[in-house]
Amino acid sequence: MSSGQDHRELPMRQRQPVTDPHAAQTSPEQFASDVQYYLTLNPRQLPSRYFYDALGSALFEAICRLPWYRVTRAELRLLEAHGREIFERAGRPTRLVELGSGSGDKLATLVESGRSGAGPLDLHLIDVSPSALVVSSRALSALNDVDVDVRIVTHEASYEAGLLEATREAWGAGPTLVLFLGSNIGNFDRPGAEAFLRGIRARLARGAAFLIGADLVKGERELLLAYDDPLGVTAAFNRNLLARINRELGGDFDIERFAHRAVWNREESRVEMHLVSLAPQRVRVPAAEIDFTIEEHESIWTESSYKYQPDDIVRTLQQTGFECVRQWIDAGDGFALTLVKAV
Ligand code: AVJ
Repeated sequence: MSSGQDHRELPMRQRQPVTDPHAAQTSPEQFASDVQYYLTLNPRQLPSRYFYDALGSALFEAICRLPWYRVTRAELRLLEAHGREIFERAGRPTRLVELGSGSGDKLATLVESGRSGAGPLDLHLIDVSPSALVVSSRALSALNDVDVDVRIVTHEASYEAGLLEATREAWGAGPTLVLFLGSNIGNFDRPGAEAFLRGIRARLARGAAFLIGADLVKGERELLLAYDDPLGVTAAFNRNLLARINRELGGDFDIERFAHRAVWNREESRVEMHLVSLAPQRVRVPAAEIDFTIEEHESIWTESSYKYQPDDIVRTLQQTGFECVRQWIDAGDGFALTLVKAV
């Protein structure tokens, strides 16, 4: 034995992630005008996509580790167990486009467990959070070390704008799999989800694959614990939205006078998150040109997480231009992964 050095093949060239300069970023002006519009609706609301600034993204990553929030782990287990079959049945895709890629863990798990063949993979990460894109592109670049040859393109954009950018190149480039994981579909109401899925279908060539992860209806106790955890992490995640408005738009929300509340709305099949005012109080947000009084007990509705039945998901996809390839269910945690193809 001469040296401890083993003579492996050189690792594949480390590729730097590319940031798409054309992606439509979410601007401060858009944030201000959305805050103005939604906060003055009756009931008052705020769009949940604004949770994800750097702190909000970190808090969401913490939520994913909470024992009471089982969505992420259930999905990772399914991706790991069925990754090979997903790649096979998706037609051995060479381009993966993830809408709302977050930490990148889900995509990394799928690629590691499922990739078939050694050819290069194009990974398109679409997220509204620049900090999440930095973290995820770094995590996914590490796949090059376990000899998957990946090219990464990040799109700091909404789902729609990002998908448009990611699919700007001819679809002929190779079989494509679009991923919409983490039960992000839950943030759309039913008509919104249908419209969104139709929009995705319209961007896909016939035969392109689409994988969607959705949290299922389950017992109320379990649902409420997932959205109102005993450590208060979800409460912090929710209240950070007010903190973000204070930081970025010069708002004067008294954050301690807003309580986190999670509600299971059975008729609508959704968990709602609210911020409930603990006193009558005046709120000013100069950059959004608003100045109002909120009553005691009045709430700001910040998020809906719709929960599905497995057949619902298949039916909705069939109605929006897809055919079902396979569905995998984690019965223990109530989560479904559904693979479909564009027809
Ligand atoms: C990332 C939208 C799927 O609705 O379960 C977690 C966000 N909100 N805890 C969800 C969230 C409160 C999450 N999604």
